[in-house]
Amino acid sequence: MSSVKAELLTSPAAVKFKDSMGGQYDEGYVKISPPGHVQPAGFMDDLPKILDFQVRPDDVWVVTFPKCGTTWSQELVWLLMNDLDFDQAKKVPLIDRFPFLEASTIIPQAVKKPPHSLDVVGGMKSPRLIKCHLPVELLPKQIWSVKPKIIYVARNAKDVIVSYYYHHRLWNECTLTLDEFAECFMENVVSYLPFWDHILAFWRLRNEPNILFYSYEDMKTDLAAVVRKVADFLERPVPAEKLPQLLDHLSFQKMRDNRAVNFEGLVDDQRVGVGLRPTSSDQTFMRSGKVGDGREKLSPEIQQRVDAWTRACLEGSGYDGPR
Ligand code: PPS
Repeated sequence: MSSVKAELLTSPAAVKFKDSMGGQYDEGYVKISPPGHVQPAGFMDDLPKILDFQVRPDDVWVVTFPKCGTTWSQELVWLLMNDLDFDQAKKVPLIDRFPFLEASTIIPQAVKKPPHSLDVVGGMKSPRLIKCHLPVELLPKQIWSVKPKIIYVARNAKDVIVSYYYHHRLWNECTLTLDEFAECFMENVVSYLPFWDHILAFWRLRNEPNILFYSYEDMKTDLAAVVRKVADFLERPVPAEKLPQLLDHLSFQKMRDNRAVNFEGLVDDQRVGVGLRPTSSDQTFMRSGKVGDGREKLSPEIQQRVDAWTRACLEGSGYDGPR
């Protein structure tokens, strides 16, 4: 921890992004080095606890950059680990079944209330299912010696930019335009960036026996194949006769209408907590659920810039990125 440094971001893009968040992160954002990872300044208070968090060998972690298919994969993993208990999956909110490790460290100060998410996960019965968006360098140190199962999900940059933009509009009423947000994304002034470093670090680890790496695009192309891969990895085979019900439960339409996974309620709690009006009907967590939104929604000029930036970030890595 002594070697980790946090530097307040003060570039014009950083100030523009902070100011677009309606005062919810007035303390600003910091770049944490190594690895140059961005978070709201308040995150630093909890980083020592995160790094020293006790990992268990039978944990199952879903780790992603935000908006890459986390919730979709969590629901799949929870069902596989709980004998396909569809009734419970529809009743109990996913956040309670499969908590988000650093949730309390990143939500706006105005809506922070106990219990702290680190304590919630620390107090869970095994086997714990844990969601986390942190990069390799800031995961609990024990993860590399205890080696629990880790599922990492990647997604193409353009669709993530669009999805993350609408995420910031949904939860925080971010006032930037989509193209302005894309610029802030490529300039690494938004939480959890830099994007490609996050994905590449796990792509390099993809052949470790305790790590499974796939993409949102893989799930869209052949969900049944991903289900089989995850089931094999977790050693929780799906009986053939149950597969259709599982695929149906995991469909975009069913997840969009399932209050236990679509964050209805939680979003409005946060919005009202920071003084925003509740969501309008066109603002939903389960938003578009497709591949190619970036090509439809980003301006041609920004798309060219994202393509050039992606090529530069991936150059020499041997990875072309999810598509
Ligand atoms: S978060 O906030 O980081 O946990 O978000 P995350 O769950 O990673 O990503 C949210 C995006 O995943 C889409 N989603 C799905 N797509 C297809 N099918 C299913 N079942 C599904 N469930 C979630 C969700 O709509 C978000 O993508 P966008 O592009 O915004 O629609």
